[in-house]
Amino acid sequence: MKTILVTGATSGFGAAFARRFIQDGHRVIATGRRVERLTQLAEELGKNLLAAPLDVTDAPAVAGFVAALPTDWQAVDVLINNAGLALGQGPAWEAELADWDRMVATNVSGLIHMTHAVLPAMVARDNGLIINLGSIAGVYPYPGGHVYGASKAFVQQFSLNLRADLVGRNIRVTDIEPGMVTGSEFSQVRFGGDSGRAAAVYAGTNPLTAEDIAETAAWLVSLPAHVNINRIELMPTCQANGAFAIKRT
Ligand code: NDP
Ligand code: 8X3
Repeated sequence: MKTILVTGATSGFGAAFARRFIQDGHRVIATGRRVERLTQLAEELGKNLLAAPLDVTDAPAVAGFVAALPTDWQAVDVLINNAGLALGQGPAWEAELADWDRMVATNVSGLIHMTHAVLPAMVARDNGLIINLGSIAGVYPYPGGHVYGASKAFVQQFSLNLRADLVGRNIRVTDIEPGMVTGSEFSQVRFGGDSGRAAAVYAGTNPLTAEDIAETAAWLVSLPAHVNINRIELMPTCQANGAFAIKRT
């Protein structure tokens, strides 16, 4: 039984991680900002789930949260840095600066706050696995991806750089980089609650599901301790990387 700390467990991938890991016999510390969702998750998943509100953008709150975990939940075996969001998909010159700031605060700063709070104890115990949620957007640019894609490129490079420091230690780091996935609020959030626009993203496709991502994470957790998967890039078969954009006159 492992103790697995999941950020952004109030919807989408995070809730799927919580359900999958409890089902697999692990204990889950489920965090997010929406308290009512955490309460529902705790009622659904029982005593092996510790649900607690946490905003990853708040560095002192993150440090205090990890330091104040109940004694028997202190040894975090797996950290899943999942909390994240995209805001908008218009051209860069029309973007709101506040949206860019919030994506950086959540996807970049939030992820490093969590890692900074959890990693030292992993190193002290010489045991751990950090799973970061990157994206194909961090690898392949697309119109309207701008700061979201750049934030996920940070996640990839930070993950690889952590491994450079951790070489020889019993601590693994993996960046999961999914393409199109349903079963989450990602597009709802991206398009400011516009359900029609969010639904249009997946119209006529057979995308990956949040459970597919949970399956991927469960596989990572199940691997022998000496096996580090650096990156996993996964897409549904209805999606592929296309050609460079060329503007012709
Ligand atoms: P959701 O919008 O369903 O989930 C995002 C989660 O992040 C929510 O639980 C939300 O909880 C949490 N969150 C947002 N801001 C904060 C914050 N400041 N502090 C703590 N928690 C926060 O989206 P997904 O499940 O799809 O996304 C999960 C991750 O996967 C993200 O990092 C996303 O970028 C990435 N991803 C998603 C893809 C997709 O197609 N869906 C593809 C590739 C990557 P709350 O609002 O309660 O705080
Ligand atoms: C989410 C996938 O392609 O919408 O990270 O950026 S994409």
